[in-house]
Amino acid sequence: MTMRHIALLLALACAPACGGGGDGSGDESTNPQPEPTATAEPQPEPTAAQPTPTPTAAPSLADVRLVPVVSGLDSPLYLTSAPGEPERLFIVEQRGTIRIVEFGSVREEPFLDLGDVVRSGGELGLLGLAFDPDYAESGLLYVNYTNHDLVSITSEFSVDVEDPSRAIRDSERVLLEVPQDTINHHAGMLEFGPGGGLYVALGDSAQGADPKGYAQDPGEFRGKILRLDPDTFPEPIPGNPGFENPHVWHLGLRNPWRFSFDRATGDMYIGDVGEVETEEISVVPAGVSGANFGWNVTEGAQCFLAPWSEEPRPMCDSAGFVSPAWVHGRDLGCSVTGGYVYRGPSVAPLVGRYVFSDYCSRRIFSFVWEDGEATDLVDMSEMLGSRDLLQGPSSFGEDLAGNLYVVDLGGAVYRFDMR
Ligand SMILES: [Ca+2]
Repeated sequence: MTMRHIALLLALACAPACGGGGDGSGDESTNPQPEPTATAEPQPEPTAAQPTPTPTAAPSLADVRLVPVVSGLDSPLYLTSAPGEPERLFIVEQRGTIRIVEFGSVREEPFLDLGDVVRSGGELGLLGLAFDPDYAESGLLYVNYTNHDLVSITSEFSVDVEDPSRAIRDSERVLLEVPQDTINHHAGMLEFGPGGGLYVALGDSAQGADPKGYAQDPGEFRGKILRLDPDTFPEPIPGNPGFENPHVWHLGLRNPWRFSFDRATGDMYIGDVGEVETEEISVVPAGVSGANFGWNVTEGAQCFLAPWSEEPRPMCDSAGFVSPAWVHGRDLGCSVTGGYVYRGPSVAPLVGRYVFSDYCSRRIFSFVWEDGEATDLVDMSEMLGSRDLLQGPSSFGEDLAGNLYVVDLGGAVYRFDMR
């Protein structure tokens, strides 16, 4: 067999699943990977002597598409669902409203309007929403927003038992108030997760470099994933790792804008927005707490060097830090948007794949987390047309059945489906 034959066979075996290439194992010198088509060279035509690959009916990633769900929203940045309400989607709009989508259209009246207390714009606004797992009984939901005093608020609201399309504006019970230093890196993601408890993401509150070292400070709220019990807070929830701040679950994060739990395994996936060079996704096995992701000692897999520094890259001790599962550099984006492991009913080729994006490049990627490594990374941007379709993928979201959606800050929501 000639080298040309080997090259052809590799090309056939690789398409399309090898798309973006790379195993994401963190070698900074080889990451990010080339574009799927950038390195493609003309291949020799198969000759009659060569076996033609048998066509297969099995659907592939190339058959996945984005289907418009709704448009005309006002800067949407999150989507979720409420236990007991399978027909509805709840969409968070940055300026402070939560909108209900049902039967394909957006209800005129917001579910909740916090526009008067939310400071919005840039990275600020109503940033997170989570429904109590027992929502069908309790009617409780949780939001995260920045107020006009530049305080990150995590608070509870109750649905109107007479009207499930409306939360009671006056029912707000503030749980957590964290003053912020700047208008950047407030994170805001909320989700109930394994072991019970509300997981809360807070960024480092810095415009750059985390100068006060919040992310590495185990006594701080900022630069963390917190875990708390809304019913008993500020009493620490049992099972937390016991840092100086007893609400801290993970630390060493810059702006963990979106995180999620794999609904099949409970593994936690965190997208942490990078500073100068590296966007990162980290994966933590279910139940593991106390992980330190390294910020601001490391950015991605290397020691952090502030952009204004005139020093050479410092030596740093990264022992004990969790290495990122996936990193990408400035040629593939500038702000990672963490997503979900697909466990939905309708897109078989995506099942078990973690789907995420980059807000700036509007690329959508997916990989499989296997044996502690991100494998089979595919840049799905071309096949999905995401760079044409989306203005800025602010978030992903799931409905109750596990269908996956991407939220475009430009005002639309799309669902992953099959051609
Ligand atoms: Ca890190």
